[in-house]
Amino acid sequence: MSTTMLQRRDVVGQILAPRKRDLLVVGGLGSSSWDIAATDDNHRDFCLVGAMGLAVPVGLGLAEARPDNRVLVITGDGDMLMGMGSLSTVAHAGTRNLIIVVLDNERYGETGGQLTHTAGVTDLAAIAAGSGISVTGTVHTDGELQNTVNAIHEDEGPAFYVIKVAPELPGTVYPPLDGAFAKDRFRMAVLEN
Ligand SMILES: Cc1ncc(C[n+]2csc(CCOP(=O)(O)OP(=O)(O)O)c2C)c(N)n1
Ligand SMILES: [Mg+2]
Repeated sequence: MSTTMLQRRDVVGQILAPRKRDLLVVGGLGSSSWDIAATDDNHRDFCLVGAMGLAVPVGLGLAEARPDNRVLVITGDGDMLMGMGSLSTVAHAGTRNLIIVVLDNERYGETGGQLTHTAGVTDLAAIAAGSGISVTGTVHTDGELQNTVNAIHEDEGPAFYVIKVAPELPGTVYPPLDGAFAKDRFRMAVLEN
């Protein structure tokens, strides 16, 4: 089944290929950050390590603090399920420069592939819509992905996209694991803008 499913590393590569200089990326813990690090070692990426549930809160704060940047959060379904309350805050804030992408493998990939609730009845895009985020979508195919990539880089936020991806994890590529170094490097890159 997964041979026809989108492959997460290809997806992240396609999403980040057309990035412009003003784009700041926040990676959720685990496999999303590995995909981002495997794509590029860009100083305008800030990847969380171990901080489950915090990708959207960090992205929201960053987007509010840097209104002239576009902020893209790329995270996992497990992280999003833990940080779901933040979607209401995003909706209420109406943060126009914030885009959220969930790579939904329906699993806690990094910790061994235990099924998450998105493998059952839980629909994260519906939860985002119910939280008040008006632009939401779920992507299953490469064609749908192309349209979504354009929207991620061009359209106004807040927007929330679930991208269903295959359960297989590609190799681990770590982002910077030294928190002080990662924070300083990112901060300097942001302030260069
Ligand atoms: C509060 C907390 N609970 C548990 C963990 C252990 N943990 C690390 S990664 C992860 C799974 C993350 O799943 P998901 O966000 O879906 O990422 P992916 O499937 O892409 O690896 C878990 C449970 C943690 N880091 N913090
Ligand atoms: Mg997952």
